[in-house]
Amino acid sequence: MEKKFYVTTPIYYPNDVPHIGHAYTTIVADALARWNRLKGNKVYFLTGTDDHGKKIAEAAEKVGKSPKEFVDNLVPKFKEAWKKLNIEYDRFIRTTDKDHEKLVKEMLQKAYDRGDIYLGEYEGLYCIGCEAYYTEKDLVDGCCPIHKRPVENVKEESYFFRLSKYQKRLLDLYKKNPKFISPKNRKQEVINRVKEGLKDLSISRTSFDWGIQLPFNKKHVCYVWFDALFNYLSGAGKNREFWPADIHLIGKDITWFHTVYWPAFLMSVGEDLPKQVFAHGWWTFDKEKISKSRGKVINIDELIGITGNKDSVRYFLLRATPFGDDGDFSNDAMIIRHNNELANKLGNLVSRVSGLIEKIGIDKEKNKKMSRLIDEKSFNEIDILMKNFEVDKSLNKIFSLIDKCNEYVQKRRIWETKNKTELYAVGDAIKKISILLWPFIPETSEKIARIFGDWEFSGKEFEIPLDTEAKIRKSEPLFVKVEEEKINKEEKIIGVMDSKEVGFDEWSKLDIRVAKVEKIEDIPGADKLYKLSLDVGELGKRTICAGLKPFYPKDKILGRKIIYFSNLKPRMMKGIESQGMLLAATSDNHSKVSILMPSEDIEVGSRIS
Ligand code: ME8
Repeated sequence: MEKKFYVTTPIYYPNDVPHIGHAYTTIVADALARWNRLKGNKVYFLTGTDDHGKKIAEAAEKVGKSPKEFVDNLVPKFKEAWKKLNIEYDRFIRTTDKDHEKLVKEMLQKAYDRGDIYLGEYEGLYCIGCEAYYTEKDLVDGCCPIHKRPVENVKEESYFFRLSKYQKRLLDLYKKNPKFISPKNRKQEVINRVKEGLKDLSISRTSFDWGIQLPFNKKHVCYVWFDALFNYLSGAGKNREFWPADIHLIGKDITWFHTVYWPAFLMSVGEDLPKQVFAHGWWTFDKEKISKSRGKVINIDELIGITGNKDSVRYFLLRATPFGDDGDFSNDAMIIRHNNELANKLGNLVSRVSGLIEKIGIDKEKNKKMSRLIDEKSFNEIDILMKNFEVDKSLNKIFSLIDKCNEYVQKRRIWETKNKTELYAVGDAIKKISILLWPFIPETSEKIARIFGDWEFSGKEFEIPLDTEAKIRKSEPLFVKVEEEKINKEEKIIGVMDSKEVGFDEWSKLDIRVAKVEKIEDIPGADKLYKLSLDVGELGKRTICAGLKPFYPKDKILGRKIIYFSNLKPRMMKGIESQGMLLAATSDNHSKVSILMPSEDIEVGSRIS
């Protein structure tokens, strides 16, 4: 039966061009939308921009433009970026769209008529960056906890929304629908804060006019979050046919607004609630915050330019970090995955098999068993992962199927045996792989389809075997490798890489020693890193930062001996100079880490050779 699937991204502030963080949420939404389209569901995917508010008005003023002119210039940059990344949304909504403004006014009036909006005076600490008020308690050194800049003390006549009234109903909601706030680890924080009590929320301003006027008092414009959140309802298709949303994808920065304000607003106006809000983690760039002032912004053209392939961007962002967790972006990490996974594994499989088929031909009939290298089970397994938003694990699974095909060609020595049935089996598996990959890297999948005989992308097509009559020719490489020289040595050693031959000369350049962990400390502001102080015998004392916190309590490392790479180029991490690395094993999806520890009787400073 056809099911509806309505997915949304936040509507982004068009005060600058989009960057990697905006791309991330939007790419995940696109992958989910495409996966559901594959399954034949009735999909609706909404994204857009949050045009109003003081932040936009100020940015416009700085460049001498009216707010409308300013956003009208930037909105196309978002649309272009999404096109470049093959993101296929159903509607791009702007809060300046007439139908949205009309709906917000209706909702304001409704909440007002129900007695949920009243006039008062607001005095508070306001962050323009967040378009939100904070309490003293929320501030860090007197500054906004997110933007780290001073908040303003603002006093103005304001209308208030009776948020306090909804405390119990919100707590009931979280209890009744345990998945409403996902992933699990973000839920408790919200629940605790709601339990502490909710203050009524100021929802209008008189100090600027770039916003939607309140229908019951034209002097006031609507607070940006009341305006913005209702985009999900005004943009829900014709007659709002797709509401309620199946999933609101957001970054963890705006969890509170989506899991507290938004359901309370909807309860007030008597609309259904969205089924789920998923707040994913935060990307840093070279371990630093993405921030214009520090030059750490990476826009979409630059991102695509690193490998020259848009699917590499989608692939890296979707696979490199478990969805929900924070991630760090670096050019090297992306190039390594592009070269080793996309070019070496997928690209080689496709060009090798298409070349063999051109030379040898295929034969379906002789051995039916062979044509099941991949079956429906794989589709269903990935479907379960995708229902849980485990996009990274889905790609892991698909790549294990690619490995299986490469191993099959290798083991059966098909290039020697010229076995047409076996070759057919791999060709058929490639068709299935292309369908499974389509939500993630659609352009590549479509290229594969053109090489092997053209097919639609649907779950039904997954069950149709490869056409034996198709004219198959050896393909051009799907991915052009990026020169390895461009990769910094250190990353190579950390190795998201596959094993590769290394000359003795290269190996012997490393100075690897036994070291003892003398001290282990947390690093303020770092979720994953510990600072370790090491004794390395004749080399003296050293400090390193290591991402072990999620995997080891301190007492499991303190006083133990480890294997230490002593002559790597030092690198600054969270303001600390990390003088090398320790040796640990990491599972493919980074969910497990195991430090290699030598026996206690070996002396510190001993060389590993
Ligand atoms: O908050 N890592 O807009 P915004 C991961 N207009 N995701 C990131 C990111 C990063 N470093 N930086 C941005 C707003 N994002 C409001 C939303 S919704 C009704 C109104 C993504 O332009 C992530 O999805 O500040 C985050 O929640 C969003 O961009 C914030 O975009």
